Amino acid sequence: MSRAGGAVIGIVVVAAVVLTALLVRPSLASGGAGGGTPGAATSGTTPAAVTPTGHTTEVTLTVEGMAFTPSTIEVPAGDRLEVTLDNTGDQRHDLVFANGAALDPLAPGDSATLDVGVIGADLEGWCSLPGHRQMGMVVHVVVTGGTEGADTSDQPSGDMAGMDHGASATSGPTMVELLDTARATDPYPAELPALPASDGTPADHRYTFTVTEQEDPVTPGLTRTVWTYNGTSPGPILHGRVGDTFHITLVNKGSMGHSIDFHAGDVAPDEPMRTIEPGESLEYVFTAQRSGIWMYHCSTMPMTQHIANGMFGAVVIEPDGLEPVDRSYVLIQSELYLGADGAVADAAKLATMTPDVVAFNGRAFQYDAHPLTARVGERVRFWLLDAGPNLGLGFHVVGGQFDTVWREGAYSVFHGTSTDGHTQGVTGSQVLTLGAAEGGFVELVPHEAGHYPFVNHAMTLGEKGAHGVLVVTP
Ligand SMILES: [Cu+2]
Repeated sequence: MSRAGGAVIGIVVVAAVVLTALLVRPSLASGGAGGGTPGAATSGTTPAAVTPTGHTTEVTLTVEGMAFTPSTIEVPAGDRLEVTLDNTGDQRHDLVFANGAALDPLAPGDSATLDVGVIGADLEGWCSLPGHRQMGMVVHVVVTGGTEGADTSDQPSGDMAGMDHGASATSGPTMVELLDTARATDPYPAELPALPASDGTPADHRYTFTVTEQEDPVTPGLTRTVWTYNGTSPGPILHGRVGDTFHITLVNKGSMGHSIDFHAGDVAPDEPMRTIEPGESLEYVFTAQRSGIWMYHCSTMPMTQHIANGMFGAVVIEPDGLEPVDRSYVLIQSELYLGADGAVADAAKLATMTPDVVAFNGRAFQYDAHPLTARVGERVRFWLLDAGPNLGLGFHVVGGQFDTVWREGAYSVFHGTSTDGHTQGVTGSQVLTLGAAEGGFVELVPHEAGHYPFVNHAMTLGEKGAHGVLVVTP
């Protein structure tokens, strides 16, 4: 129950934590698009075909993390709109509208009112400080009554209609949108499944991996098609010892050919890794000869598509004598290349290796919405795998230092001692860097209670979702 309690506490504070941790440094520049005349109301262009009502709609916006609340303002056609911005956030924000109305940046705790002018058509506003709009600081003014909609009636109703609400496949989802979906969905369990009890002889592990294809939410307004092993992406995390044998029955209930490739095995690929058609199955048996956190993935061409659509997972084979720790978590990084709503990965984005979203265990920011937990003084081990398909992981825990790092078969530091035979005294590590398909683990012992964000320190990838929080309680 203490862990559940910690998670609840974490959820309460998580918005502040994630946003604080993710933000670019507050801009010291007060210029930019928001630096116009304070309170200037209009661009001088009178909205066409709207008769002023003589009435004023007054709305107060507050700041929650990196979002305006409310994010949508309804205004009767012809009303004048007055917006009061209460900066309840923890850094400076401004507010500009597409019609030119603009407020200068406000310090935290400050408040100001802006005359946005007479509203005749839908209008977007945003914070113009660097990166803030892209992170979700947008407010939509929606006209009610009157003849709104006339300004969009000349657009074709097909293709891109409806794609201008912030989550378009071209601009990528915002952090706020991704976090909304992370909060609304159950997190992938990050705890390493327990080892089966051992009688000292190698164990047999038997699994059925059933391939399915389904839709999965990315944001409240966008889903993608995922291809999975047993319904989740990543697929099941397997855990065993050197010498254990794994018997996998692969069943293809998808709509196209799929396969599986276990890096943890050492076998001729011809038969076990072959692609099977829908309705077929195959047996894949391997004995784990070497320790590591090994990737598995679909190896049907094009592998970029099959991996990016979710067909990957990890097999953790413990080094002999690995010491037990208080917490063992598994984080698998992967990239999402978003297409249209409901579509599979976008081939052009894959070709240029430009993902929209980067995730730990399949969903961006899910461990911000549902933090991982530990207690002060506990030893926490993060098993890490970079499933890619393309980009790297520089795993860092904000506020923490790793006293133990193991990567692809070797320790570089063990309990604060370098393994090189030359470095004297206590040392440690700040990051574990992994390329595509590489794996390892890090350990740290947090000495103070608090909120420790864990990130891909390639910050663009971290801000695209490879980010979470470890909540440490006394
Ligand atoms: Cu596949």
